[in-house]
Amino acid sequence: MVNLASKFAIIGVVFVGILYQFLFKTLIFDVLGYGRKINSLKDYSNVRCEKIDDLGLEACEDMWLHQKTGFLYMACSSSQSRQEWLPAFSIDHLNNTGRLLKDRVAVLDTRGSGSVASRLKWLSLEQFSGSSGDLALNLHGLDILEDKHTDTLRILLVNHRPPIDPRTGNHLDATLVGANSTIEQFQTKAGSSTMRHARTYFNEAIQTPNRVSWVNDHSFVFTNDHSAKVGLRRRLDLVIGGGNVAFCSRNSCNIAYSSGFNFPNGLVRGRDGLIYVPSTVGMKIDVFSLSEDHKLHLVHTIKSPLGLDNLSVDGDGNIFAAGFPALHNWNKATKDPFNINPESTVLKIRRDGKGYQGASRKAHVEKWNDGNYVVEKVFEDNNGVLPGATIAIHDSETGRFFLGGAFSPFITICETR
Ligand SMILES: *[C@@H]1O[C@H](CO)[C@@H](O)[C@H](O)[C@H]1NC(C)=O
Ligand SMILES: *[C@@H]1O[C@H](CO)[C@@H](O)[C@H](O)[C@H]1NC(C)=O
Ligand SMILES: CC(=O)N[C@H]1CO[C@H](CO)[C@@H](O)[C@@H]1O
Repeated sequence: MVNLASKFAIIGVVFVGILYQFLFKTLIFDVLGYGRKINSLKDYSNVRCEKIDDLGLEACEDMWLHQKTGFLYMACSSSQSRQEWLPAFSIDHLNNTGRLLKDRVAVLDTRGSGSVASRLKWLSLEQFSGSSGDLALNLHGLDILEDKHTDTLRILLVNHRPPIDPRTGNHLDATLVGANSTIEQFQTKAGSSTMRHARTYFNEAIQTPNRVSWVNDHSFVFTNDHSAKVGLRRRLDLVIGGGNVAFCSRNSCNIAYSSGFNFPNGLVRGRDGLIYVPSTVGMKIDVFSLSEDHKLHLVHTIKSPLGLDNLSVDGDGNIFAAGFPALHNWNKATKDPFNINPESTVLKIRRDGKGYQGASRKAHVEKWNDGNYVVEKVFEDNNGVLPGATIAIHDSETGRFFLGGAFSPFITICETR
């Protein structure tokens, strides 16, 4: 008996040791970023950035650029509201009476002339009543598809509705049941100042949606960033992983892939037709092909030097990612976004056929090459000029970058030429 107990004790010690080596060490130094050296924007002589902090462009968590016209679509909220209501984080913000009902989609004509204010529009909603008549959206991820034959843009928006008792119409306690998240489709035209509601996707597979990505004109994939809306299993996600990618077509949704994720979030469909899924805590991007049966097949995993977030594709087919070099500060900023400006990194991910070259760290050039893909640091900020970015969009025509942060009270525009 004693013998058996001591055997268990030894196994226990070894297990904790292994856990430290592989899990906590990664968690503390790599994922949370304690002790990482972070460059300043001053180190990048070609990059000039400007904060836009006086136009109400707050908490713009996700963005999409219309390559043809340069119209930038942004899913914005208010930094104050996000502190009460944003069901998407491990630090759950589930106070539905604290919502300010101000979430809106902004459109900026990025290639026009004149002041930024004169080029900004807020889309008003048509034919949308919100949740129990509140006329409100609760924004998070967005993706837009250009119709091939007309100038219609189809907007998909993740909408974290507050849960409502269908019989009484009263709000339910979201800390107990979670948000009633749906995905909304709206339609607009480039340059228009309205968007018309086309339909709501409400389905059992839509649990904790984060980012959506169209795959063709009637179907899309999206990430569920956690394995449950609330509860213990959700809290364990950080340690044992969880979440999935799901697929929806006109009339049905299904889970398309569900193993090996740890906080999968800002997925994107590459120019190559493959689906790129970043796992923030997993520090990787899984690359998938989508098959006819609406399932994903893993074709590659790109290791990331940082916890990554929402990806975007530019006009040349390069993928850009907003990274968190110091996630521990970013977490603090979610509670105090007006005073804490967390560090941001912009990374570029491209295909490369030149074979494995490993990591190189010369001065401010940092590059990681796994033989298939190169991950490259484009620029980085430790001085509060970038918005604790959750999205980085690159306009390959002008060289400009547009950065938004889920909690940040401003967006940032950077010139690189
Ligand atoms: C929820 O938000 C309301 C309105 O801002 C506030 O009065 C209330 O204290 C908040 N509740 C919690 C539990 O934080
Ligand atoms: C969730 O939203 C759907 C779509 O609007 C609605 O039919 C359903 O009653 C809502 N459920 C809850 C619990 O709020
Ligand atoms: C669509 C979107 O904005 N997704 C994620 C971007 O970054 C934050 C931080 O990880 C995620 O929580 C968002 O959900």
